Amino acid sequence: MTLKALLFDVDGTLADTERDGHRVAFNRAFAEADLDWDWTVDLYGELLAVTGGKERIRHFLNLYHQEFLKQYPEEELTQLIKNLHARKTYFYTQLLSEGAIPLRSGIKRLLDEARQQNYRLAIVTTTTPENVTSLLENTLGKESIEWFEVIAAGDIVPAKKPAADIYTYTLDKMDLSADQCIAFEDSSNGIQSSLGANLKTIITQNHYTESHDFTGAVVVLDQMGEPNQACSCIDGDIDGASYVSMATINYLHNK
Ligand code: XBP
Ligand code: MG
Repeated sequence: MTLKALLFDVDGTLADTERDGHRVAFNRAFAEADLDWDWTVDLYGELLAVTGGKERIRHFLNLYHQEFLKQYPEEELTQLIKNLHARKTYFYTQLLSEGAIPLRSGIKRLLDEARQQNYRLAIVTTTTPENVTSLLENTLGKESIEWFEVIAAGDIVPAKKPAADIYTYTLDKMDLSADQCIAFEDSSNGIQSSLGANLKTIITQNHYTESHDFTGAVVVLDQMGEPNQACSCIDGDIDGASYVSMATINYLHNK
């Protein structure tokens, strides 16, 4: 089947957003609300097991602050988490607008090449829509939002990754079958989601995900790489290339 579209995860894949972006923004929201919760780099790695910021706050409370949970009736707690998360989104997008988070190696080059060759593009993520548009605007320019035919994000589907729902939603919207597409992910939750939708998946792992299980990935890389910056294959091969190009992606799609 001919490759028609590239489906990109955002956090960890387009950019290393978690440690110096999302994590910092959560901590700023907690401090502003006079909560003495501090998500260290290590603790945050553990909390990443749950996708979605609101879901992650609740997961943290379940693990470490049962007494806090018990203070509030369910409805009040939901609202409290929602408010905290809205402030977190504010602080996160503020960090992006300061240029705190660059794209990962090879991403801009690959998007340019894909667009030149008329591949269709989509974003498939559990993060809040505002975070996606802010990242794109601040790294690739305002017009880049239009490069993506679908931006599937956040609460658009009730079950976030590792559920396959966000990928099946995107395939439906684009009227494409899984074998006409390839997915780009960085985490175990991400690949469970893409494989659940029967998508071939390229993994670029990062600091937080290097110990994850990527069984089923078509290749596992440390980065996409650039002509002057070779990537390493952790699992699988890229046909002898030193970085990922559209030719590499077609090679992987045909495997
Ligand atoms: C991304 C996430 C998100 C972000 C926070 O996972 O897990 O929860 O960390 O985003 P993936 P929000 O890369 O698998 O999509 O706070 O906006 O939910
Ligand atoms: Mg990710």
